[in-house]
Amino acid sequence: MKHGTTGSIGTLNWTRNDKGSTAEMRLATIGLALGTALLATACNNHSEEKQEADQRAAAAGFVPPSVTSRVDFGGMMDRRFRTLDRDGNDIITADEMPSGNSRIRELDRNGDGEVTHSEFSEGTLNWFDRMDLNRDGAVTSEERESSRTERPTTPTNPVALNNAN
Ligand SMILES: [Ca+2]
Ligand SMILES: [Ca+2]
Ligand SMILES: [Ca+2]
Repeated sequence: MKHGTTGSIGTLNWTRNDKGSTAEMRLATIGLALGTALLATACNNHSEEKQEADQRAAAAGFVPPSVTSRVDFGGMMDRRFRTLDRDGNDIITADEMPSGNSRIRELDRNGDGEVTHSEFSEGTLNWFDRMDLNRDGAVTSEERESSRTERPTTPTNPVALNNAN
């Protein structure tokens, strides 16, 4: 220990200085990183949590909840009818029928191979009412999902019956 003290001290000093500056730099870096991390955590905590929740939900096949009102649905179906009725005569004739879409064909109540506007709107609102399990005039994504798997025992609800009469 006593031999070469100067050299040792020199080395120690040099090492200490080096360590000191390295440590300072490291501290500064850590401080900066901590600060950035804290800032990021403060800012992104919620969105990160949401993203994680979304990813877990997506993995479970969950669709974000949505609500469609009967009026909105009617409007959507009306636009669909207008798109299909290319010549605008208020009838979806056989040649205007979308190929491979058997659900539109289901709406042809009198079986003449054509779907009139009233057949279309009444039929599609029937679909809506069948999906609207709690009959509050709105179909949530949950109701839509469960209507795919289970059919209610009564296909029509009082609202649809009133409209038909
Ligand atoms: Ca037409
Ligand atoms: Ca018809
Ligand atoms: Ca409902």
